[in-house]
Amino acid sequence: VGFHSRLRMGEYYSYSVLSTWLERIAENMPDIAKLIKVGTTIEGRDILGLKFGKDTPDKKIVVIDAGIHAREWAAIHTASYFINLIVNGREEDPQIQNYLDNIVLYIIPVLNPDGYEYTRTDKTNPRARMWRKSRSPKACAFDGVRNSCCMGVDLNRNFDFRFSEIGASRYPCSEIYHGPSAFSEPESKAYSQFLTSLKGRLEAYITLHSYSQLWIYSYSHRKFTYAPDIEETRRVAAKAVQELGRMYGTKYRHGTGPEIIYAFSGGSTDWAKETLKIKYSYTIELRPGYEEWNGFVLDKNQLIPTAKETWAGVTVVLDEVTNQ
Ligand code: ING
Ligand code: ZN
Repeated sequence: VGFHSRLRMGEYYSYSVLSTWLERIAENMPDIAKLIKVGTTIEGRDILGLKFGKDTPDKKIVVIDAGIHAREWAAIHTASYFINLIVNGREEDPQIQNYLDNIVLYIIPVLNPDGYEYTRTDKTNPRARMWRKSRSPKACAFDGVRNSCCMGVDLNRNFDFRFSEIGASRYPCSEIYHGPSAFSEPESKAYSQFLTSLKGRLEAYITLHSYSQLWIYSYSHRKFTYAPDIEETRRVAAKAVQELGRMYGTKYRHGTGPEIIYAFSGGSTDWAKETLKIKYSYTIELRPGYEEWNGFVLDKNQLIPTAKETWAGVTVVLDEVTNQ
């Protein structure tokens, strides 16, 4: 077991350290983990993940991702913590062993590595830490005053579900710029193709964001518009937030976007729910609560508790998939 095959949790790491870590895990533990490459970013980085569990055609698949938004570092840490838990905690934890035996679990900790690396350059540019979008080249639009040109697309507005309808912007300088067309961006396009390749066996899809302590399900583009299996979706979400809260008392709310925060379209979970007909499709907004002013910068001492309680919630979904 060489350098970088173990990472101390509770820290933030560069994408290159995380990538090397994923590669080492796959090299050292070929019977539990395989390295997967989802695609390549606009700046040429590989979007890497791990596939856990022996793949047989009868097994249900669960996909967990994070880091579609660059500044949401706690989400990236949480996905990394899940990987660490599976790799280093499986021998003591029969529940994890059970998952490895009975389902196939993909974890992609950083969907937007270009954006993530940009947020890590904040020593030279203090505003960079708050970057949300990808790093696609400048696009321009007349905003009523002038022709404004900016970099980046909000990848969680670029999916082909009710593209550009609500909670998204057609101006490239907006934080929620949806891009020129659905799946115009290499990251969202590659990821949609990856998820589509799992269609039929993909039973749960969970995307980790921060922050506001919310457990969100479909559909989020319009109030009182629900996806199939809404009763089951709600039941499992309610149970998940209850289990999550049991650990440290963290309070989460669950509901569709417009029920609990705001309406938006072009996001990955609504697209996956609708197009791939998956049963459980959740967007989770981690700590801190929405009343916090700048929750994207989460104190390091909250990273492990945040990841632990989130795992407690996520296991509710994994148990549903494993036991059905
Ligand atoms: N929130 C997500 C976003 O893409 C979201 C998900 C949107 C939830 C709208 C609810 C309503 O905006 C963050 N923080 O990125
Ligand atoms: Zn986000």
